[in-house]
Amino acid sequence: MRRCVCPGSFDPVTNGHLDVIERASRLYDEVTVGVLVNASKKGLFELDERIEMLREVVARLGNVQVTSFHGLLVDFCRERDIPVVVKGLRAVSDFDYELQMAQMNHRLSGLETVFVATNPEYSYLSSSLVKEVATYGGDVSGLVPDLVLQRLGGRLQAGGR
Ligand code: COD
Repeated sequence: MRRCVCPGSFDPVTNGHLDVIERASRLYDEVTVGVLVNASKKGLFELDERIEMLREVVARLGNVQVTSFHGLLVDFCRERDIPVVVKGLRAVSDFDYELQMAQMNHRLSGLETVFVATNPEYSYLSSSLVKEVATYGGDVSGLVPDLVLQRLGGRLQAGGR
């Protein structure tokens, strides 16, 4: 059984994330989407909401499961016997930090990182930009799944960040 993890904050999940998860699901038998529990960083969406939205949007992919993790990614992967991390690379600006993380994870436990080149349609897309644009009334349709679009509207009207 070939397993991999797609880790992230997913606050909220974007079509860029989804593209990477879908492609991982074609390359591996079992994909675990790991949502980082970051107690020191308050997101726009609570952890439970992020997981719920992810579960809904990956439901059609039969070999993808979604769960949270805290602490080191290498420990999470060791516990679940996952040898590979799949990440998307958007631009050169991602590369330095992603390379550092990949090398550190490899040093810590032998965890391998496989990079997939982002779909050019989403190469500029990040959760933070989506939140910023939506906050000021910009149109983010087509950049996030419809369900996220609806929740974003509701959340920002309700006075969230
Ligand atoms: N196109 C392609 N890929 C994308 C896009 C896009 N438009 N947007 C995001 N991605 C991919 C990237 O691979 C990105 O890494 C991943 O999705 C997650 O993105 P985010 O923004 O949701 O999540 P981040 O960057 O906050 O996640 C960072 C991690 C949680 C992966 C990292 O901090 C981590 O592993 N933390 C655990 C603690 C740990 O082990 N630290 C030591 C690391 S060496």
